[in-house]
Amino acid sequence: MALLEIVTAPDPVLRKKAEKVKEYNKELEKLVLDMAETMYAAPGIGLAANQCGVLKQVAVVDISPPDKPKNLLVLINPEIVQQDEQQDQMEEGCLSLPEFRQVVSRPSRIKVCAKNLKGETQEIIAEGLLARAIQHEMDHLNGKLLLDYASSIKREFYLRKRKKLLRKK
Ligand code: K1U
Ligand code: ZN
Repeated sequence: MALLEIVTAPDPVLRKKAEKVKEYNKELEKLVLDMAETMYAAPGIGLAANQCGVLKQVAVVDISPPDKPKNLLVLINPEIVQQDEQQDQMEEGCLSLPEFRQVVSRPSRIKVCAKNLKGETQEIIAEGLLARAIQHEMDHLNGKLLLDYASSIKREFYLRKRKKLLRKK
C-alpha cells in the first residue's frame, strides 16, 4: 500500500466529473487500498478518487472513531436512489480545502446503490454522519466542492488566499 498525495484547490482535477468504473481488477483494488490508507493517515472520514488525481467514480468512507475497529465502506459508481425530505445542517471540512469550513444542509437519510470491489451491487441506507460523508464524497465525484455551498464573497476570498499561498511556495 502507498500514501497518495491529496490534491488541493484550485487544482482543476477537483472540478472534473469522474468516469464510471467498468473493470474490476487488481489496479482498482490497489487504488482503493491506497485511498483508504491515505484517508486514515490524513486523518479523514472519507476520500474521493478525484482528490488523488484519479478521475474514476471511487470513494472510501469510514466514520468510526479512532479507538473503535475500522469499518471501511468502498463506494464504486455510487448513486443516490432515495433521500429524505428532511435536511440536517452541519459544518464540514474538506481535505482538498485546507482551513476552509462551511455549514451545509443535506438530506438526513439516503439510500445509495454502489458496487463493491468485486463489482457486486450493494445497497446502503445511511443517516447522520455516514449519510453526510457519503454525500460529500459523491459531490467530489461530480466535481462539486464545499466552496460551492459558500457565498461568492467567501469562495473568492478563499481562492485568492490559496493562489497567493501557492505562488509563495
Ligand atoms: O472528502 C474529504 O475531503 C474528506 C472530508 C470528508 C467529510 C468531512 C466532513 C463532513 C463530511 C465529509 C474529511 O474527512 S475532513 C476531516 C474530518 O472531517 C475529520 C477528521 C478526523 C476526524 C473526524 C473528522
Ligand atoms: Zn472533501
